Amino acid sequence: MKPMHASLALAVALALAACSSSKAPQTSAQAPAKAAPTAAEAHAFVAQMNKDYKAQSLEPAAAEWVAETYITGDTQMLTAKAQERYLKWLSDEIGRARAYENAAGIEAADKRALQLLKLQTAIPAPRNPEHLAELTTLASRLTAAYGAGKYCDDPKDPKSCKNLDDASKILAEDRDWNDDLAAWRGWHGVGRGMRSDYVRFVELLNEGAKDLGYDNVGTMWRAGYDMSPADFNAETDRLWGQVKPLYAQLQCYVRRKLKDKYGDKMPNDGTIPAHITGNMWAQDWANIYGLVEPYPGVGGLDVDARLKAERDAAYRKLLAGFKGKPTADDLAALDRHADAEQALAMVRRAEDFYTSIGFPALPASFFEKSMFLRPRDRDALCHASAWPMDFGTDVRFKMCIHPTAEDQYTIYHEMGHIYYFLAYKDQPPIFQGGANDGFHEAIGDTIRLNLTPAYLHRIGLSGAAGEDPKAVINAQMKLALEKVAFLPFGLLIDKWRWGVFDGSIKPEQYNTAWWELRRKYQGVSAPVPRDDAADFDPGAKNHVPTNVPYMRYFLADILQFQFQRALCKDAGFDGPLYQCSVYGNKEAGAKFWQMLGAGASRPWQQTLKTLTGQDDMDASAILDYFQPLHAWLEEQNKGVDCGWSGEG
Ligand code: X8Z
Ligand code: ZN
Repeated sequence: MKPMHASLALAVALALAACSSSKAPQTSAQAPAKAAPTAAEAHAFVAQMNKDYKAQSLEPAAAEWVAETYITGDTQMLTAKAQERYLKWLSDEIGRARAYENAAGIEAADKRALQLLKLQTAIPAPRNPEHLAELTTLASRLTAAYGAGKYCDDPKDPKSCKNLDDASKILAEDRDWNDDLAAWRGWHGVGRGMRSDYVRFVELLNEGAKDLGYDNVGTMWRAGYDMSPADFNAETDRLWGQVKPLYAQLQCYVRRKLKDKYGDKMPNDGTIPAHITGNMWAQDWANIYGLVEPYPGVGGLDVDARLKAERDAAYRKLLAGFKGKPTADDLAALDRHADAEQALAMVRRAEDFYTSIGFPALPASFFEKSMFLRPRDRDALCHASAWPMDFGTDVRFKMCIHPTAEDQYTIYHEMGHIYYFLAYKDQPPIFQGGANDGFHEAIGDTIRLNLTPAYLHRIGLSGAAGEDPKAVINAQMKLALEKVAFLPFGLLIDKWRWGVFDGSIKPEQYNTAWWELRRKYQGVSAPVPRDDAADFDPGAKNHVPTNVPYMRYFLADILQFQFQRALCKDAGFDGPLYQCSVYGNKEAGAKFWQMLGAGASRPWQQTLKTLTGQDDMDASAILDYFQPLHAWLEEQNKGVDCGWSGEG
């Protein structure tokens, strides 16, 4: 089914609103030459399809869960086989469904269900059985290569080897140019080994997409937005045009602060070297807040320090309760126990927000079956994900939680997925998806926007918020380093993939084109020259080897502010949007739950309208939200030659 956000991304992968466009893809599969089916026959077909879809999805979901939480050659083989069977069933079912699409008088819901069926995977199956088997093998191998990825500072010393958590911690906490460079370079080496597999993977994906009647797999990915793929493309550019001026101001200011710190090491073309942004992909810059803080020390939003203190307190308490003199093994066990307690506390903290607005408590099985910590005895894909295992209440997290603000916010994000699954679980299986995939990504992030300085203070995660306008600018800066910095990154990953899929970016240009887009949209550059014949830097980002479409996160970054504006209105809040928290507000919660409950059963435009009164995605809410910071940045950057314009 849909191991949502899972690698093979069965699912919600394309979370899909059906293409309401009349240009439904054509296939070469012929409809049987018999009398056109009636609406009643189409209805019966859809009912059976829903049952079969659910039954067919259980095994690949379970196989993928095990493959990602316990990476071995065996689990890779098992998940590849389960995917192969599922994708074969899916493409056969799509073929059978074609006969019913144009049944006279077909009910709108049935027509939508038939259209959605075509979008239930990000991996379209080639009809050639050998190619299908090769495709699913490559998919599981690429996922495993990323999940098990490591690099060694000294190839002869296994103790010097680091995984993504280790490298990310260096980038997050260490501001030394060379230390960060070593971590960035080391992890990007992991992409190299994927290059040839990815080239073949793309060929096979395109073969599958063509067999389903699409030009290429990028067109298929863009078919899930209740508009034509070309219109969707234009829509993403329109939204980027709305937010680009805000991003450009932030980029210019942050770059200047980095120049103050790193001096002549900085390139002089106006870009920011990727490795000094506090994040492996330069997609979230919150970790370098200390370097760019507008008014040093004002407002003090130190969530990281408080979470670490909580974790240390848990450890000390366990140690105090230990009877006798602990051995080294005992201490290691206590350490692990403290990590587990802290991770659980962070999950419960997020659940508390959702229940405060009237959402149900999470099922006990969620806590029993989820993975909250990196396993010590095996490789696992730690990238956070949320899983709907059975179209019912078996919902899970897979995450390697650390006591950091970033992970705490990611927990709120993942929980948004979990509550979406639970809210739409009574929909027919084929409608169990986001209104579009951007909605799915935006739910938890909307809740995260409610963690205002005042709320964080109230739950003990930060000092007093204060009314000082300087504290407002500081808080806005911190959030902008997450939300505004992310915008061009969210956009460019699939700009790159769409080009790879339509052939305008050829294999020998994969890496160069990647950095051209990074420079153009983000104003970010590679810190050291890349070897474009060998390096494959896109492979160092989870969603490329795991084949999860990415434009959803760009949409979510915009939608979450629209959602928040609507929830705050429902809650009767009339101050500036950045001060609103709907914690405890059952009316706002009920309206949100109602939206989630609709799942993918109707075009997303209708669902959006019900919540917000608007039927298009619109960046005015994120712009309103950051208005104070935007004005402040313009003032700071006045007369400054930023060096990077994003036009190149
Ligand atoms: O992949 C995720 C989530 C799982 S859906 C943790 N995100 C993107 C990323 O990490 O690249 C959330 C923000 C963007
Ligand atoms: Zn997500």
